[in-house]
Amino acid sequence: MADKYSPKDIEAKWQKHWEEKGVYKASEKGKKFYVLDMFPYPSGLGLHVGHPKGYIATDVYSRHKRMQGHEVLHPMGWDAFGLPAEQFAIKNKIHPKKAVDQNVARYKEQLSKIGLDYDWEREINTTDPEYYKWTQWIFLQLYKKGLAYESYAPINWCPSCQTGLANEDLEGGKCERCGSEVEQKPMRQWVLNITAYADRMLEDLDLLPNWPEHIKEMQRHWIGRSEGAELEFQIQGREEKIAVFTTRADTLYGVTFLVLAPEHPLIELLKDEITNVKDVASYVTKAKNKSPLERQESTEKTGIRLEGVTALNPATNEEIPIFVADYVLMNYGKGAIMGVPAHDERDFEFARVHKLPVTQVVMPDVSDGKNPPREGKENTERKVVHVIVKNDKGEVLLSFLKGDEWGDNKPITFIIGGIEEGETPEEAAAREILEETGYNDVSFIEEIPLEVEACFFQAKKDVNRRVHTRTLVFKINSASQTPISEEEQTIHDFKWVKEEDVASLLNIPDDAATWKYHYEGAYVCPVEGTLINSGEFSGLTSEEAAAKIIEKVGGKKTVTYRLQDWVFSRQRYWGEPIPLIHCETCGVIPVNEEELPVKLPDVEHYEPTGSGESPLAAIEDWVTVKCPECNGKGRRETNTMPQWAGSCWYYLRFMDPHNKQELVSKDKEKFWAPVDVYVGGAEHATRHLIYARFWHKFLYDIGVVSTKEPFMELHSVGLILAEDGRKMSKRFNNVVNPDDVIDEWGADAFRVYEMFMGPFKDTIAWSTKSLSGPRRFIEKIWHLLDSVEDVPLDEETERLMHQTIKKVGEDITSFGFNTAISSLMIYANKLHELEKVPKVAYENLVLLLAPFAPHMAEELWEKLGHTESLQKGPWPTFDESKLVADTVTLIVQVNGKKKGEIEITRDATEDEAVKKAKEELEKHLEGEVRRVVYVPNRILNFII
Ligand code: ANZ
Ligand code: ZN
Repeated sequence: MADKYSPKDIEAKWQKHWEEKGVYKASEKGKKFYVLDMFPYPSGLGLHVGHPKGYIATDVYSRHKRMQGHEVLHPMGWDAFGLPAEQFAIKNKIHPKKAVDQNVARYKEQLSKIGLDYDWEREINTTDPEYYKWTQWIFLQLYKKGLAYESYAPINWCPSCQTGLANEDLEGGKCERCGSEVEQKPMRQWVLNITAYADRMLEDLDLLPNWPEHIKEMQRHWIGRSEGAELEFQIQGREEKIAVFTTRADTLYGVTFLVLAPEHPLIELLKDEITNVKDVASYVTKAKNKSPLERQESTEKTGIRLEGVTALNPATNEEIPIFVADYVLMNYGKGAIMGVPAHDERDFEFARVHKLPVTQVVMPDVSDGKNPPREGKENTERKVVHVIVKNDKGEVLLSFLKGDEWGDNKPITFIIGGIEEGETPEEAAAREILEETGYNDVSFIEEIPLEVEACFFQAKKDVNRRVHTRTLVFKINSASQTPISEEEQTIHDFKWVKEEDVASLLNIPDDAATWKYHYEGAYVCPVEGTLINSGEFSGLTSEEAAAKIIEKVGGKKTVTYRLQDWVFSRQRYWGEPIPLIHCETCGVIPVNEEELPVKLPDVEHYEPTGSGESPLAAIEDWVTVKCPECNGKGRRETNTMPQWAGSCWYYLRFMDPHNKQELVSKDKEKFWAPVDVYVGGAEHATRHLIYARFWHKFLYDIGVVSTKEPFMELHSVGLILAEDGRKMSKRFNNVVNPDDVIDEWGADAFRVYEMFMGPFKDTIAWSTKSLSGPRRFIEKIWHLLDSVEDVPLDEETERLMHQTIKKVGEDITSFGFNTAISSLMIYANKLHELEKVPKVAYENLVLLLAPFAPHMAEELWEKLGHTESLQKGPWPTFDESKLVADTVTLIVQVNGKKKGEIEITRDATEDEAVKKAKEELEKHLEGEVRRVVYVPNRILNFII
């Protein structure tokens, strides 16, 4: 007999029991499974109900695995270094170490109440010297392999957080923490050569089929690999050359200007020759104060010409102007570009503002695929003119083709004709106008500087055509017309159409493209194609031409990344000290590995100095050391590591958290690696998940780990918003504390609610009153115990039982927790309808419920007479043959017309079928049945 359901008692009882029995302790034997949460930064505010969603999911997942007989590693720890912790401490006038300890204690207490199955013996804390000893050790290995270097380049500086930042610490060009506009500040810093691993990080994304595609795509974009070439432009009359990075070497003949980034060193070097040096200097100053993002995304293309200097196009020797403009960034490619306004949108904008020529050198194929070339037809090529004929009423003459061969797709075009041998495009155009329209008083206005290609099937001539189109604009001077031939009259009608209506009528792609260029002044030519206006390279495809042009001008193929090397030093107190020593005679010397950890000095004042120096610099007796090489006077490096350092490798430490000799022992790493399932916020896609993959690959190279990738399967957890639909935040006063929810409803109901809210990865608003549903659901299961008896299973219940076992297991595995719970609800309802609940059906319900509501399940399991905890199973198994019903749906017809359906046992006899049909579909079967046609399992037809 079940007593009243009292979660408080049950939950405390089982939490204590599990802890005493150490049921979550993982050891290196059996079939391993490693489930990991992105470990939290323990903030001073404690957990709100949004935080545990991911933890409950991994808890459900790992309990399921454990019940299936896996040896499960599911650890938890604290990512406690970094700015938030330091700022919290400064604000509350408490030492960060103390603050972290307090916050951790609070977090642990909150997590424990939820009944999470963490192996707390493996708890780690990134601020523990025993932990960061190994973070420092990894840094030293990076340093020794030349992957950590000192740099003085300008970096992002947050004036409010008073520290340098990596690009990953920015959001929309602003400090991700405090929202301040960052400055570019030149300062000494340590940088990790993450770009050396860029290619491998890209390639190995293919080893991760169980990562969400969009996260992989974000990583690809963040890494931003770009294949191109470095080309050099001689500065007229000087030794120096300007090197540019371009992905479109095929467009070299279309370069009409060069642009240097404002920070480009050549500007300083050329200052004696630049005649407007003052104006240039003032532009440069202004540009340097803008954020990189602002510079890239601004639509207004500002810039200034360097008067008095020019460069030479290496292909043509043509003289071209040089500009400085802030849309060119110093830290991408070579910090200088070749401007090709016909083929690059930003250059097009720039050319428009600065009135620079636009020269098309690549002809795009504008075919729209509506009438593609056909296989087996002759391929022909033709040069054609399209003529835009205008009058002085703002109208354009369009040709409407009439022929039946066009079907429903009759072309509406400008006037079109072939260019004959020996004709100029202009002559061809005038001739076509006369032949087709009769207008004989016309004049040439201009050619549209956009030549295009199109490939299609020419029905009338039964050949495939590739046309090279030039488009000319003419106007009629008078309405004077010569009569046109009868044959021409059958081909098309001509109509004058208002200019604003032309775009909507034209229905062939070449005219659409050129008209857009002509009428809207729109930039239309970013794609590769066939070269024109490019000397010996005209006629080649972009790809062929690029290779040949690079060779001709002595350029070289290169790869550039959007990813930048990782700015790895922070001018703050609360981080891992960088274990290096600066010696006056020996330079930079690593601390001896035996002397790690380099502990943070325990001091009272750790506020930032604001000078760009870490507060550690002021602690003389910490800073002053002997040089490990020469024993002379040395000073410790005073910068600390960024917040992301500790989380780069913590998943490894969980495998072997107390090892004093190594970061992780080879055996334990071999046993546990890689992490099988990893769960956390999508916001880490391009931060933690990039950094950790980088360190992992490095550790692989130096033999510390045996797998190429750290995390095999990844799930991002959707946010839980507050009831008001906003982010849960102290600022909005809308935070819900899990402690209160658990007090009122119990941890099991809380867990079921969070998993039932909706698809795991969706963002969903919290609703406290909705907890009553999950609570009723589990309470119903609780009381079902009273109806349990040793009775046999009926077929229908048995089938649903097997279906539910299958569905719940599959759904947990694919993170479909909400649908797993719905199927449990259906199953529980079914049992509820029975007068006597068969024990086996109920026991399976309890087992399936166990990952979600472990306290209640454990209690019920005990009440059912089991003496062993259900934590290690058994997870129920299903019988494939019992999943489907042994019935079929039979269509019942009268005189061949469907009247209904009946459910009947498979391969039923005709008599059985007729009997059932008569019972269920009586009213359709009035009248005398003359004959019955029966197709077993399909149709029963009464002929009446
Ligand atoms: C000429 C050209 C012609 C370009 C053309 C593009 C299209 P992704 O693909 O993002 O790597 N670029 C090079 N360095 C730059 C810098 N420091 N700041 C701003 N822009 C820079 O882009 C490569 C292209 O971005 C390069 O190829 C260059 O413009 C520009 F039809 O060169 B291109
Ligand atoms: Zn900041």
